[in-house]
Amino acid sequence: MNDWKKTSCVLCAQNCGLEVQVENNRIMKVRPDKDNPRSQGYACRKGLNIAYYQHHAQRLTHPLKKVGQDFVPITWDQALTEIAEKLSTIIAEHGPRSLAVMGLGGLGGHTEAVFGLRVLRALGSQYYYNALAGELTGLYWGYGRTVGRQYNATIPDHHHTDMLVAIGWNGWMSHQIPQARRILDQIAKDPEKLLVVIDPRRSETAERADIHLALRPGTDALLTRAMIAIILQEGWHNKEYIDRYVSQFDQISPWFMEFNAREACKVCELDFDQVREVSRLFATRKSSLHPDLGVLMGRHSTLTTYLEIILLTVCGRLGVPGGNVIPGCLMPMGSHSDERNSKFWRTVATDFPAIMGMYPPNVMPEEIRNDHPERLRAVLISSSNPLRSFADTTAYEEAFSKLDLLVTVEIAMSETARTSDYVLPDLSAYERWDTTYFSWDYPEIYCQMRQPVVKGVGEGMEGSEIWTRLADKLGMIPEIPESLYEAAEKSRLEYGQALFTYVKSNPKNSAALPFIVAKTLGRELGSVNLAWMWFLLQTVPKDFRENAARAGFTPGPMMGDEIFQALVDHPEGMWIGYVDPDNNLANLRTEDKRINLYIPEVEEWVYSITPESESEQLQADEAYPFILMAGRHMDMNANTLMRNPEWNKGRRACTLAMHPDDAVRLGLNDQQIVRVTTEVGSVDIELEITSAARPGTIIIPHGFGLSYNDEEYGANVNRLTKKTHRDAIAGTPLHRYVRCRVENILYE
Ligand SMILES: Nc1nc2c(c(=O)[nH]1)N[C@H]1C(S)=C(S)[C@@H](COP(=O)(O)OP(=O)(O)OC[C@H]3O[C@@H](n4cnc5c(=O)[nH]c(N)nc54)[C@H](O)[C@@H]3O)O[C@H]1N2
Ligand SMILES: Nc1nc2c(c(=O)[nH]1)N[C@H]1C(S)=C(S)[C@@H](COP(=O)(O)OP(=O)(O)OC[C@H]3O[C@@H](n4cnc5c(=O)[nH]c(N)nc54)[C@H](O)[C@@H]3O)O[C@H]1N2
Ligand code: SF4
Ligand SMILES: [Mo]
Repeated sequence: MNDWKKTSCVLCAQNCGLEVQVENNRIMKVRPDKDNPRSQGYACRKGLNIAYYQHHAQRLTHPLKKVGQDFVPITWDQALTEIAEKLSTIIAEHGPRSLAVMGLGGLGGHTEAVFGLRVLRALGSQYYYNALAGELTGLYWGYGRTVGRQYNATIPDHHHTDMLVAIGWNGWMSHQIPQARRILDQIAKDPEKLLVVIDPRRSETAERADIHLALRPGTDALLTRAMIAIILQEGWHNKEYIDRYVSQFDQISPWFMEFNAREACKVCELDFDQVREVSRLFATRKSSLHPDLGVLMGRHSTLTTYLEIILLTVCGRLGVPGGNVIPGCLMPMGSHSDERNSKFWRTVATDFPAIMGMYPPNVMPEEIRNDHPERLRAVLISSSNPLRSFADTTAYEEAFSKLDLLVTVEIAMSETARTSDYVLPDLSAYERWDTTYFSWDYPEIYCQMRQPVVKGVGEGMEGSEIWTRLADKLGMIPEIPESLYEAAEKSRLEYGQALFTYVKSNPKNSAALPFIVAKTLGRELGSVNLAWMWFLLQTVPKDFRENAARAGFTPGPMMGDEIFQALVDHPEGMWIGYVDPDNNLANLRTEDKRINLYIPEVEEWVYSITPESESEQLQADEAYPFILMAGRHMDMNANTLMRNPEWNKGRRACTLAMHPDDAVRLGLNDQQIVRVTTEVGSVDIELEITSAARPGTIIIPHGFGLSYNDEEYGANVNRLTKKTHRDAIAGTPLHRYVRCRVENILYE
């Protein structure tokens, strides 16, 4: 008997295919799924431990209400009625800007986001905070300006590239591309290909690289400006490509023509000749670039990623095979919200715009604690744990205590749930139908409609169902004609026709469509998420249909239903489309349909990145002589998704990594407890002496300091990070460059 059920890992955005065996509603065995077309039998240690995500002592079973210091179980009806009443009162008194929604989705399922956002919008608010605005929005902003749409950020075409440059990306541990270790190994071992890693330390990826540029932490903007300067000054740029696809080149080239790259390399602590050679190779090969948190969470974050777009463009590497390409998708990860358009709100206290429709978690504490009449007073959270995940835990705790209403939709009694007024139990990723919209494949478009493999514990409901019921309590759902319910019972074809007729005669109700689909087809299919997938596939744009036709689906009105049925029949996941690899630049959405290289707002910022000024700013601070990399991706962490410390039993999971030279200088021993202090806080943590850290820098992983069975495991690195240490444009945290000191303490 084949009792292996197909599913996927929900611990990172690769969602590797897995097969599980279930006994008595528990996941007992897990193995990688060879049938999954994207992961092809690949999985890492974390995926093989997903039973720890699913089964643990802190799973929620009932809606809970905070009464005094305790939680009492209440019915769904009471919980949603009270939340709806409180929300209505707060908004009536203080206006819609007093409400924010945070999270929605995470790494294992995105369907609830449609529903949570509908509730937020119907209440009149735009304030959607999300972890992506704590990492990627600076990059999205740069692409928004240069290629015309924030969601058209590029990925390296890693199958066809012959030179992959990883800048601030430790793919060996963090993945971020499908089958990361296999791909990195292939590139590193192929004599025709080059793997270049730009990382201050000898990361696991750097160990395998053909070339490792071990730059000084925080100097990526300077290095990138230097590389572009070398290329333009040497005349290695791709003039034909620039003539054909680029505008405003003449406005940006003066930024580099007089720039002293040799002096810059000194400040970056790199050999000029080696940087010159890497620049030459980049300009002349089928090169591509993978930036990640090392730069996204580094000094000058948004500026560095903009300079990288310039580097790719002047070398003719954007939108071409083997270069950086715009992937296709079923649904973009966010919306294009150009802050120059005044219809998009800015935050009231800190004046930050939304990027990709998302506001940065770093500013939320200030948005709650201020005197503005429209300050935030109510926050609804799902699939996020700000009290461990976002900068400045202490500031968050103080701010959350000032809220009139905090609601958390969770599967676990997280630190954030514990602080909330109401906690609502979601079904876990293994108990519900769901999909993710991560579009990091090329030219294929991947989709898996993950099927439930275990039954829900207690009274949990799909997040999308929770938002729908809340919408109902808030009076957002119009009366639904009986004919729609009846059509749903008959067939999808009849339902589709009935829905079409309904929308045509009730156009003003179209904003409530997700809820209408949830209550009709969702009821029939036993899952709102599944019903939404069907609906989404009926409404996909023309571009997607063309991509799906390339994957063999039949063009015409039944295409959406055909893909839906295929997804249900293929629980292992499938390719649902192929983009046209010869026409990637057709995705340009700028007015002149060219890459617009000049962003005036950052011109001054570019000019400020000089060897002299950087050298001065990088000087050591006597009070805080070390640079802390506040976050690290290892085999032993998965953001805050794995709460039971048992899964790392016998391993040194949460330690402070320090180079042997520094440890000798400070007279510290491996395994002793040390105290790390920054401007905002201190933590005590076990020392690990290792050459994985660069001299002068220390590393603490994120995702620890979680309390389990009344004990806290590991250190919460966000006690050390300051909310205002953030990017000027995107508000993203600068977690890879936190000044700190390390002290030897006597420990009782
Ligand atoms: N194991 C594991 N994997 C994960 C996750 C997890 O929690 N655990 N989380 C997932 C998520 S949500 C994300 S966003 C990704 C992140 O994935 P990555 O961005 O790859 O994660 P980091 O470990 O931060 O790796 C960045 C690298 O940047 C380097 N770096 C630090 N400072 C600088 C600098 O100034 N310049 C340069 N050039 N490099 C620098 C670091 O030394 C490190 O090797 O990982 C995903 N994968
Ligand atoms: N200092 C520092 N902080 C960091 C980082 C760093 O490098 N340094 N990395 C940052 C990055 S890249 C990211 S992406 C963020 C991630 O931070 P968050 O947005 O907080 O996401 P997670 O930690 O993945 O998960 C949050 C919560 O989702 C809950 N959850 C799991 N499954 C479900 C479900 O099915 N439904 C619901 N409703 N809830 C569920 C989990 O129990 C957990 O409490 O952390 C960031 N925090
Ligand atoms: S954590 Fe590992 S197994 Fe899970 S999706 Fe990521 S790479 Fe795959
Ligand atoms: Mo992330």
